[in-house]
Amino acid sequence: MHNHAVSSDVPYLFNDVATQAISEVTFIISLPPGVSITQVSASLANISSNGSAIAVEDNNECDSFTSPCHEFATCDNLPGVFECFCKAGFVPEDSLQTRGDLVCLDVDECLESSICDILSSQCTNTPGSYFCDCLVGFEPLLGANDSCSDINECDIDICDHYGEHGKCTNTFGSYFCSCETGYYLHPTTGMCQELLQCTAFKNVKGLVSNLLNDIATNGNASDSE
Ligand SMILES: [Ca+2]
Ligand SMILES: [Ca+2]
Repeated sequence: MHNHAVSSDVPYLFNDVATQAISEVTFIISLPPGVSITQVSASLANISSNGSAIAVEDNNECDSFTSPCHEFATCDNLPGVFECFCKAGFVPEDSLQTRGDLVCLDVDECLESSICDILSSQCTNTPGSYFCDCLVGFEPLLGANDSCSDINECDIDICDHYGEHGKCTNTFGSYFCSCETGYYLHPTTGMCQELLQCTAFKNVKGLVSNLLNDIATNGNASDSE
């Protein structure tokens, strides 16, 4: 049982009275004492009276070309009224605001540090959503939204310019090229070349070898060397 003080210049809202829907757009209301049809008819059409109850056809405000709700809100038509709800990714600026007053603000998902993996991606906020951009050296992980995986650069022979004795090492977010053991990167050619004992060292080694041979053969070192 409803008991409302109704003033003649305040539109009466249908959600304040008992309604009985008889179709999607037509319903019956029982008017409380003192409420006239003109007071409830502001947003209604095709009103017909049946004694103490009236059958009315709701005016669907949400069907209008310009929504009565905020651009980031959905419109929900109800008997005699409409309601606005913020879309996913938006929150009410003021939780007390309803209907046409409702202003919906974007949620900045990037403020949540765990939303994107900071080691492999960067978060970008968008109206109603966000996305995770993969950092250099990473690529989107197939089948997993917001996730990036390391690119294995070695899969594409990226160190080929080091020559046949170069090798590639993949790392998390990068890679590096180097030479196989026993090879070094020649500063001029930029390719891996075999590490050779230097000529001077080989000469000394030869002299020592000869000396040892002389000692073994003659018991002392020869004067000629
Ligand atoms: Ca957002
Ligand atoms: Ca890598």
